[in-house]
Amino acid sequence: MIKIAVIGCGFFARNQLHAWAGIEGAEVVALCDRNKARLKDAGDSFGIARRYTDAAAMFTEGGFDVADIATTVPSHRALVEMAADAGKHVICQKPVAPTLTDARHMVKAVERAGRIMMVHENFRWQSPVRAVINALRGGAIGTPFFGRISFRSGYDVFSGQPYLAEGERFIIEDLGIHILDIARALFGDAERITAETRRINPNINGEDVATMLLRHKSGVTSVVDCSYATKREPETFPETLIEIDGTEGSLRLDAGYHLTIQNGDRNETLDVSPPLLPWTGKPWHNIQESVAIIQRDFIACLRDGKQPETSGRDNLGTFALVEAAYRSAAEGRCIRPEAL
Ligand code: NAD
Ligand code: 89V
Repeated sequence: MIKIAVIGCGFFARNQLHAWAGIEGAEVVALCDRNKARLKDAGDSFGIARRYTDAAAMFTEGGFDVADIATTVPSHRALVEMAADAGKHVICQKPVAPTLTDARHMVKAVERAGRIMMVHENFRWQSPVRAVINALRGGAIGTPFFGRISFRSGYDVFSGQPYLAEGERFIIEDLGIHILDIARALFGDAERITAETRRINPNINGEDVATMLLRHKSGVTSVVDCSYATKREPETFPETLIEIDGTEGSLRLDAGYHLTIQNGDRNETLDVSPPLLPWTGKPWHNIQESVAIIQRDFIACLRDGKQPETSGRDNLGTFALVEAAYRSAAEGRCIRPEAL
């Protein structure tokens, strides 16, 4: 049995706790949150007796293999380094760190400890997105040359996650990071990126619209566009819409989780809707299901001694794109993420 300690019992951790409860061979044995009420609520709801308000005390007592860090970004570096010092495997929520320098230190710390680090970058594991990845990797439309990955919504994300309205940065750091990661999963690393940002909602501090143009090393050109200022019906939160052109055909993941693949005489539309699990609810079920999928994959990786797809090291590539996008928007020029 792989024993897990979850740090952070807030808004999103409940999904992680539900998911762990359904994964064979994994068990949450300890919980930590600085907020006593949240700690009690999560501990009581999921029947977890070992509870800590201080992560250092939890690491000192030990008795677990994996630290699953579900706190917000300011605490990530200290907690990941604590986990590495204690010789634990680590899962860290996105965004992995406040800066690329912090992220690099964190990845090195876990590698030095000889342990596995995964960033909880779950959007590429959403079942509709995975259907696109599998179709593309399986050669369904030949070699891709163009892609658009789009997330546009007017959904109120601020009521559940008030901190999203407070930061100087918003949509690229919180949501664009997922969509850029999907672009990497589909087309590989990017050699350059250009970004334009806007703030439409006057009640938040950061940008809520971002339009990014990427040139991938594979030769693919992709457009990654994100908005939380888009008022439209039907509201598609939290769907990522995708279109890809390839040398032999094209594919589209349209609203309502319809995947259309065209190649010569083949023209089929598949329903790739994520299933509703007993603990998930619309419209979040798409994201919630992917939490269970990525956590299950992490356990399989630990068993097989493999690096997860979204390892700490891999995620440096996604995080560099986030940093490059902000710099591009600020300086009005194209940025090479590898130069950061
Ligand atoms: P939240 O504020 O609701 O919860 C965070 C919890 O962590 C709080 O209860 C807080 O008391 C606790 N905490 C903070 N620092 C701590 C520390 N040093 N020690 C112990 N406890 C500490 O935040 P949230 O909305 O649950 O977001 C948590 C993370 O999950 C963020 O990084 C966010 O970006 C990410 N998130 C990911 C997804 C996804 O799909 N992958 C979706 C939503 C949120
Ligand atoms: O998935 C996330 O990271 C969330 C949200 C969907 C609201 O952007 O913060």
